[in-house]
Amino acid sequence: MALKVNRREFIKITGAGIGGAAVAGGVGKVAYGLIKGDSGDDVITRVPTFCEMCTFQCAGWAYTKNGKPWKIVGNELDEHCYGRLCTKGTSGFGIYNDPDRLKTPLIRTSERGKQVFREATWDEALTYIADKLKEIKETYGPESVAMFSHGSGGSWFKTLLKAYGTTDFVAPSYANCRGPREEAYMNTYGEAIESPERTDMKNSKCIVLIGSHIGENTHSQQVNEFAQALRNGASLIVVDPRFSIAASKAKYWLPIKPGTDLALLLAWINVIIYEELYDKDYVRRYTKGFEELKKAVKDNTPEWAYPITTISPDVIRETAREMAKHKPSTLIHPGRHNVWYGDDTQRVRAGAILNALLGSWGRKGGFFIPESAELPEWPIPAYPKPKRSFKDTEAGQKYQLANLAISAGVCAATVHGVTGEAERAFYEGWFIYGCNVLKSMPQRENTIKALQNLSLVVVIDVLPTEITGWADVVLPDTSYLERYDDIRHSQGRTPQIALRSPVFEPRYNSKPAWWIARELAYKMGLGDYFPWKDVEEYLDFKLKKIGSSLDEMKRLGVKNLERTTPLYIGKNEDYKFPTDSGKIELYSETLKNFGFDPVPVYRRHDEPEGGYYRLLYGRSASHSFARTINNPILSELDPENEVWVNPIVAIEWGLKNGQYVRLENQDGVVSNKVKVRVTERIRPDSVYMVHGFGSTAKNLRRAFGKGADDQELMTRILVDPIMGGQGMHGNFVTFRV
Ligand SMILES: Nc1nc2c(c(=O)[nH]1)N[C@H]1C(S)=C(S)[C@@H](COP(=O)(O)OP(=O)(O)OC[C@H]3O[C@@H](n4cnc5c(=O)[nH]c(N)nc54)[C@H](O)[C@@H]3O)O[C@H]1N2
Ligand SMILES: Nc1nc2c(c(=O)[nH]1)N[C@H]1C(S)=C(S)[C@@H](COP(=O)(O)OP(=O)(O)OC[C@H]3O[C@@H](n4cnc5c(=O)[nH]c(N)nc54)[C@H](O)[C@@H]3O)O[C@H]1N2
Ligand code: SF4
Ligand SMILES: [Mo]
Repeated sequence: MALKVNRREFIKITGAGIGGAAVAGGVGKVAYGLIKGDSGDDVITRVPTFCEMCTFQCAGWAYTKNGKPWKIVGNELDEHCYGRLCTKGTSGFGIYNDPDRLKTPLIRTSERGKQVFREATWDEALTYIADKLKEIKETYGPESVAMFSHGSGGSWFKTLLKAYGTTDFVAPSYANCRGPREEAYMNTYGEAIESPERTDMKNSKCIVLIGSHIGENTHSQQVNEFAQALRNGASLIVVDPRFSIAASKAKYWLPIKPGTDLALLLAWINVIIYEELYDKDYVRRYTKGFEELKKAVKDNTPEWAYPITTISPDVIRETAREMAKHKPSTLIHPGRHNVWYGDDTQRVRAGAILNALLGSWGRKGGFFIPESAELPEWPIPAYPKPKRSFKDTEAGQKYQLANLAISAGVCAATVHGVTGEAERAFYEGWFIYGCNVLKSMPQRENTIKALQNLSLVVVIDVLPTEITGWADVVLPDTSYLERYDDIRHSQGRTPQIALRSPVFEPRYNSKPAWWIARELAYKMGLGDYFPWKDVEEYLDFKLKKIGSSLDEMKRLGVKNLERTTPLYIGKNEDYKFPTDSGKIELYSETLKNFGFDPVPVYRRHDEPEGGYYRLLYGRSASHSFARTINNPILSELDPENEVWVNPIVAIEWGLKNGQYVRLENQDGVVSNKVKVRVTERIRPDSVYMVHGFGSTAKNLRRAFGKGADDQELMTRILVDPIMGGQGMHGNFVTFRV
């Protein structure tokens, strides 16, 4: 679908101050082809952006026809999406057009938690925040402000808050998502996986998915590379208690008993080692602790794992041999959302160890060495040095191997005292950008306790979601289609830069994140940290420093830069890993020194009692978390979630397909009504639903009350002792018919 525009027809740039190549008609047919009903008079514009329907930032082109939204397509150059956006990405106009959007700044007039506000001018709202921030700084110190952030626009507020004097930035996407993965790889290879994943999946000859439900998890790059590998004949092994979309493409589907993956991984390691199927040269050259590992897994035979996992020893052996057959182009996928059972860092580490035995790190079809473009920053004054940070909170002290702040730890420190100063809380103010912490963090009552204890809550969002109800001030961000953001320069095979530029003028009285943060800075006397005339000047300055320009990026959308290092580790290369030992640590001294198992050890998890089922959850291919549930286009495609129930269970309970039930968890929490889907695709010991539904925000008119919310049923959390991740798979539910 490359855009082929004849120069002659490529007439003029239009769009009041808005970038983008406009193709005007009137001189013959516009050469976009294949669009039925195109008349020569249509005015078509094409503007580069990157998507914010989830936070994966796929680059694309937004087209308008006669000033109206037309279509959004992927940018072919982009390694996040290879020119193909997911369903949500192509539905981006839905957020621009959503009539429920936040329209103007709001200031609370009632108690927190109720969506009762008065409309305010930007000046009033920002003055309110600036005054309060000044007061907090004087009374408690600037370090008393934390920011939750998920999404591109958060970076402008981080600049503001660093200038103010705090660095406590937190995101549920760490301790409620991929934190265990990052620390598992950090403690094995000295480097994290990061986003987008450094998996060389398109070149893999054997892919092992442990839970990762690529296909329903629609991160475009992952889906595209997965499809490419399968087209090339890659062998696929899927471990999932549920017959996922990915499982339907697999050579081996292992419907494992939930919570026992670590036993399976140890048994695979056992087979690979004791059948001598590992990459001997790689292991000798690059790893440390092989003998200790070998000894530690001696008894973890397939026969040992069978009663634990319910996967037969033959299948365990056969799949281990399959992996070994394709080494080093075998990828034990590290997963992404892996806060499951509390032993998550160890489980993911077992996969990391398996990858090392197969020699796949730094090898084609395993993991490549990523690079990202270095972008110079605008010269600004040095930031003040905070006197304390999250590291000084109770959670910060307890989880020393966590490399980022832990969401639940920030909540706790908002209720409890500063270390040594128990009479007052550590945090007094929160900024929340693009997070809906009431939907993304379990044990909601703790989040609410924290919200009630704050003296300032600022929410910057596009929709009146659950969290906006708790704000003192709500600031309406523009949708991503109405704003510039900073240059994307994420890691990948090719160092790439990508531009997001506005397709439309901001609707209502919304303002782009960069503008809001800068206005606040002005009000707080921190204007020196935003010294540019406007965001275009800011972007152009940075781009020119690396040999591009805003004009060029408006034409290209995505630009490839040269790599400076090889993509893979060279054959026989004397490669040094950034660990303490310089080697891949199969046996981890660091973990041992912190009191954790140096080699992962399987320990049993609680199981549901009679009449209860383990609550599993995942993604809808048509939604991102709870953030798209109100989208006019996507809510039509997928209006509510269903609870998957095995036919045996359905018979036992007399449940019929399509019938509504409520779920009640082990602590007596009862869900909203949810439709039953009777299917063999889920084990009888579990039920499954997609996350994100069951909205309680009345102003989200399409989402409100539709389906059930997995989050409210998560009252029991299995905390990862290594990095504080909040394992959410330990909740059991029964039916209320
Ligand atoms: N469409 C869409 N795509 C998305 C997102 C989205 O919201 N919507 N979100 C993105 C984000 S941020 C993330 S982190 C990823 C999450 O996506 P993934 O990392 O792929 O998902 P997980 O939640 O880890 O895994 C869910 C799967 O694990 C299975 N499972 C449950 N328990 C167990 C178990 O004990 N063992 C095993 N082996 N499997 C189990 C479930 O049946 C389900 O198929 O998706 C990303 N992609
Ligand atoms: N129960 C349960 N909990 C989970 C998960 C789960 O599967 N089940 N998944 C976990 C995972 S993997 C992750 S990554 C986290 C994610 O959780 P969060 O970090 O909280 O992220 P989102 O759900 O993406 O954030 C949604 C908010 O961003 C707003 N938003 C959307 N676009 C914009 C924009 O352009 N500007 C601004 N300012 N706001 C915008 C939306 O309106 C919404 O309020 O949740 C985790 N929590
Ligand atoms: S994965 Fe889909 S929703 Fe997420 S950024 Fe890419 S196109 Fe957008
Ligand atoms: Mo995530």
